Amino acid sequence: MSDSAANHVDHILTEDRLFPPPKSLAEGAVIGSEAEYQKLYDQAANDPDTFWDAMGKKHLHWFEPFDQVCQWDAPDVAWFVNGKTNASYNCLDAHVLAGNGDRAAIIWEGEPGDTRTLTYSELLTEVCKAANGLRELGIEKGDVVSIYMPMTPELVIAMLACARIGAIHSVIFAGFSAESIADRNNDAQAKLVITANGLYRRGKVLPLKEVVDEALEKSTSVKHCLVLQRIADQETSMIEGRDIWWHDLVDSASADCPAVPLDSETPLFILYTSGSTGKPKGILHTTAGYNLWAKLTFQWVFDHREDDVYWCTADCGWITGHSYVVYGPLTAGATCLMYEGAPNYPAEDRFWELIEKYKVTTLYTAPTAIRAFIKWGDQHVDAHDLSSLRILGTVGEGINPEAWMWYHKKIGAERCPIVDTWWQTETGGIMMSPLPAITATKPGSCTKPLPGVIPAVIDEAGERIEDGFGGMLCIEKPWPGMLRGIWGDQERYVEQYWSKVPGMYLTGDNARRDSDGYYWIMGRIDDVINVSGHRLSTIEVESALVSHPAVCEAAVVGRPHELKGQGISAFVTVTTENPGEELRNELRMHVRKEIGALAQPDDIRFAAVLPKTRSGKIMRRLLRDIAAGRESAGDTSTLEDYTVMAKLREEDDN
Ligand code: 6R9
Repeated sequence: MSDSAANHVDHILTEDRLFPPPKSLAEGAVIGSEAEYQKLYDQAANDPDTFWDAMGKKHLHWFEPFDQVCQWDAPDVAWFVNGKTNASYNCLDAHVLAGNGDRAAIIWEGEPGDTRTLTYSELLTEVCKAANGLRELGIEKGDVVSIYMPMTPELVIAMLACARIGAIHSVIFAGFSAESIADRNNDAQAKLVITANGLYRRGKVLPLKEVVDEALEKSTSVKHCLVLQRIADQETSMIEGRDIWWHDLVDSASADCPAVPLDSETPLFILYTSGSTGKPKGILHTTAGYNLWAKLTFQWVFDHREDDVYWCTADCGWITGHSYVVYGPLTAGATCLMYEGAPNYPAEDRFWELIEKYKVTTLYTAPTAIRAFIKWGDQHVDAHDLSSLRILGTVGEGINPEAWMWYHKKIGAERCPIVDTWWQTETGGIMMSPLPAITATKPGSCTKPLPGVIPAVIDEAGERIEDGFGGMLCIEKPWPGMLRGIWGDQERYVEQYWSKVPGMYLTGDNARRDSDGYYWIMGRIDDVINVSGHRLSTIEVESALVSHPAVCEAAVVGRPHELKGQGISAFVTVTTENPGEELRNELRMHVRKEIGALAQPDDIRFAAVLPKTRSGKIMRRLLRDIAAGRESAGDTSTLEDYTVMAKLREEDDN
C-alpha cells in the first residue's frame, strides 16, 4: 500500500492478469498494429490541425468546406469552422449515393417478437417523410424537439429527421416521470414532443402518452404532440389541435426532403444528465465535431467490418444510444440490431437468443447487465450458440474484474476481446478503450486513450501525479466530440468543468495510470472515502467484495466515523438465502485478505437491490445518505425504481 499523502487517492487493488489480443483479428483490422496506433496517436497529439483536417475531409460529407480546423480558447471551442455538413446526410444519403442503399441499417425486434428490417434507402425515405412532417408542424432550424419514445425504429427516425432540418433533439428516457419531462421541456423550451401511445416492458404495456399528457399540463412552450401508435388496441386520448398521430402526419408526407447544409457548430442535440445534486443539466453537442468523433471512435473501437452485425443494447435515452446506436454506426454504414424490451422477457436468455438468431458479431452492453446475467445463471447462456461473436464491449461503470472474467469466459468463450470503454455524455464518444486487434487487456482497466485524447492525472493541489497514484482525471486538449456547453447555463458549465484545473477539462472521475501506461478509472471524485487520512476509491473495495463467490453486486460509500473521519459502509446483494452475521464476517475477512485491513468495511448491509440510474449506474450518493442515517437530498429523478430507497431504509431498520 502506498504512503498516503492527502493529495492523491490510494491504490490498493492489484490486478495482474493480462489477456493478449487474438492474433486472428489483426488482418484487415481498422487499426491493426501497435505501430499504426502510435502513429495516429502521435500525429493527433503533435500536429492536431493536420490530423483532424484529413480526418474531417475523409469521414464527413461537406456541402461547403471548412476553412479552419479548430478554434480553441478554453473553454470555448469551434471545430471545422465555417464548414457545412449534415449528420443525417452522413448517416443516410452518403451510403445510398455510394450504392449501399440495400444494406440493412436497422434490424429491429420488438419485445413481443415483432420484427422489422430497414435498409439504408428505406431509412432515408422514412427520415425524409418524418422531417417533412415536422416542418408541417412548424418545426424549423434551431427549434427543440423532445423525444420520449420506446426503442422502435421511429425513435431513430425522429432523431435523424430533426438533424436533417437543423432542429435540436432532446431525447428523454421513456420511463422518466411527467415531472422530469416537464422540467426538460421547460428548460429547453421544446416546441414539440414526440412520443408513442405505449411501450412494451416485460409483457406489460406502459401508457407513455398518459405520462406526456400530464407533463404537457406544465410545459409552457410545447405546441404539439406527435404520437406513434406502438400499441394497436390501446385507447389513447388525443387533444384536438395539439395531438397528431404519427401515421396521419408522416405516412402521407413527401419523401423528398434534401438535408439542410448546416454550419459545423449548429446544435445537434441536448441530452439531460443528472448532476450529483440540483437539477439535471442539458449537455449540448453540435454537428460536425460530434458526428466525426462518433463515427471514428465506433470504427476504431469496434473494429468495424462490412459484414458485422453490431448490437449496442443501450437505450437512445442515454448518450450511448446517441453515439453508438445512431450516429456512430450509421455514419459508418453498419448493420445494427435494435431491441425494444427487457433482457429477461419472456425469459432470462432473451439476449443470447437474439445473438444466436441474428448472428451478432459485436455486443456492446453495461456492467449492470453483465452482473444480472451472472445472477440469472449460466444455463441461459449455455442453451445458445454464441459463436458468431467477435468483439465484446462494456460501458457505463467500472467493471469489476470478476464480472469481466465471466464476460470473457462465458460470453466470449475466451476468444473475443473485451473493450472496456470509458467516456461520458460530455465527451460525446469513447475516450479510452482497448483496440480489439492490438491491445492486451487487463480486467478492470479501460487501457489507453484513443488518438486525439490527451489525459492528465492531477492532484488536489493542481499538480500532475506520477504513475501509480490516483487523482483527478482531466483532458488537456480539445477533441472534436467534446461538449459545447450546458444548455442555457454557461456559468455552471465553466464552473463545473473548467475552473478547478485551469485550461483542462475536468472529467469528475478519479483515475490512475499504471507503469504500462494503462488507465484505471477509480470512480467519481465525490465518491472517494477518506479513512484515517487514506483516500480510497469505491471501485477497489467493491471489486474485492465482488470477488467473493457469494456476492453479486456491491456498492461502497463513506459515512461519518468518530475516530477514522470516515468509515466504510458496504451494500451488497448476494446469492445466499437469508445471509447473516456469519457471511458478514466472512466478507469483512475477505476484503481484509484481498486488499488490506484499512479497506475492511465497518458495516455490511445485505440488500435485495441497489439504487441505480436508468442507465444502470449505482447511485452511491443516495446510499451515502442511508449510511449516514439522513434523509436523501438532491435530485432523484433519474432513479430507476423509487421503491428501492424505501426498501433499503426498511432493511436498515430491521
Ligand atoms: C458513457 C456514459 C459517465 C460516467 C463516467 C464514469 C462512468 C462510464 C466507464 C465508467 C469506469 C468505464 N463510466 N464508463 N467508469 N469505466 N468504462 O456512461 O456516460 O452516463 O455520462 O456517465 O460513467 O464515472 O464519468 P454518462
